[in-house]
Amino acid sequence: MSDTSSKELESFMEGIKQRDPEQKQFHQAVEEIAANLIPYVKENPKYEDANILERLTEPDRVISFRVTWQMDDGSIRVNRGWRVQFNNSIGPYKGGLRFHPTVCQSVLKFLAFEQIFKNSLTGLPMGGGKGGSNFDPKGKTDNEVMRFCQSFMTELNRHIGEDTDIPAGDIGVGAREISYLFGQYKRIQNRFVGTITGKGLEYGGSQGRKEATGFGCVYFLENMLQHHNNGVSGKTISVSGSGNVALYAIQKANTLGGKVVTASDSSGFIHDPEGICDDKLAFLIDLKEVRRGRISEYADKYSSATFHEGERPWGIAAEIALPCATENEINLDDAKTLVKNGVIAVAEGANMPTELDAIDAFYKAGVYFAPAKAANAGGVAVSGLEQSQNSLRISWSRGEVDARLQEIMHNIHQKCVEYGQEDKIVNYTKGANIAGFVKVADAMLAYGAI
Ligand code: NDP
Ligand code: 2IT
Repeated sequence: MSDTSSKELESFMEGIKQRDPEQKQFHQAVEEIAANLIPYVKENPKYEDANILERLTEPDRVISFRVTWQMDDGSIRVNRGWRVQFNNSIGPYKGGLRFHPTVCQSVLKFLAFEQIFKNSLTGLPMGGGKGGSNFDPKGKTDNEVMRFCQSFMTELNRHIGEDTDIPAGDIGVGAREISYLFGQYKRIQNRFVGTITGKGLEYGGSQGRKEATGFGCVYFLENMLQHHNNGVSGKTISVSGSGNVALYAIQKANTLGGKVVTASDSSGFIHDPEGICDDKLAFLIDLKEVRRGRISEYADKYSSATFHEGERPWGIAAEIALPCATENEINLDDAKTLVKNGVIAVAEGANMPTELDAIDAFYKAGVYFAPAKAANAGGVAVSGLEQSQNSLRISWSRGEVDARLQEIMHNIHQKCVEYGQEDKIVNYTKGANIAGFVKVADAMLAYGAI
């Protein structure tokens, strides 16, 4: 970046920080994108004249509400719920709901902001939104989760709709929560429409949605490696997380001949040098999706594995790293360790898992780096396909959905190359940011000053 551009970035970020001084995660997400967009906007004055960057970084609206619900013991709890409707220039707001104690406005604004560009990259007509609550489903009974979800949806339902805003899952919101949320939505509205995605297959869900983010991430990774005359087959892979994204990234990595040696949850990570083969993965899926157990049980069951309490997996040597847990889980030291141990590619299954200086360290070391908004777009892409199937009142086969997902991930990779090719390397971050931006910005220009 030139000196002028870095000064402009600094002054742009000052404005953002002044407006919302506490929103650190949001600042981080904006800074990553603005670093690429400011020079691009300079080269394309039509965007600068329309003040697009400032307009894009202010959400259309942030809805905040109280969620009162009852524990099994009769006590009454209060949580806060939000929906950030960030930008609907190219389609209705679309993005997940997160239930986790760390959820706050800053986290949801960063996620909704990223979602604008991610959704644009899919090529489907979806705007950017995100929501959730500081409610923690961990340790709650099914009935407590149900009452929370019903109360949450009793307020949220009036702000969403199949052509307005379509939520889905994210951290802490999986099949169980989506079912409770959709059931309550349908009951209040007395309409059966696809206002939520990630639904069960019995009631309007799409084949392949559960697997889509993890599979899509590995499809993107394979595209990126093939572009550099390489591939997943035979590679040692470290994965973080053991939730929806991580489990199916492991599954697809196995299918493509990779060997995944780590998985984690918030209590620590397991290292299995023999690899989490499909049999062991079946155990892990049951442990996490059905029994809601802790990852240490994997090491209790398999003597080939060790459990490392309170640690992240990045100290384990691997050629590929797939961060699939949460934001800021790879810092500069982790990045240096991964590079020292021979990592050649990183693909972000989670949203913003890599800190800004760690991203720089990867690029400087020549690591192929697939940023979240490109690499994990498969989940929302299949959500978009679920919406289409709901509107058409049909359902596509698993093979058909998977073929579309593969094509979408391939096209996203191509767009990253088109906009991110530099002298010697493809800067996938720049490619994804600019390719995602152009479509949204052009729609905003067309609408005039709104
Ligand atoms: P899940 O709730 O299914 O799983 C999250 C996993 O990450 C769990 O293993 C969890 O451990 C771990 N985790 C969560 N927070 C922390 C933390 N603060 N520190 C350490 N570990 C943590 O969520 P998903 O798999 O759906 O989401 C994972 C990431 O992928 C998120 O960044 C999400 O935004 C992103 N994403 C999800 C998509 C989807 O379709 N679901 C689509 C695109 C991106 P524990 O159970 O102990 O909390
Ligand atoms: O971050 C994400 O893209 C998601 N949590 C999925 C959003 C969706 O609408 O499927």
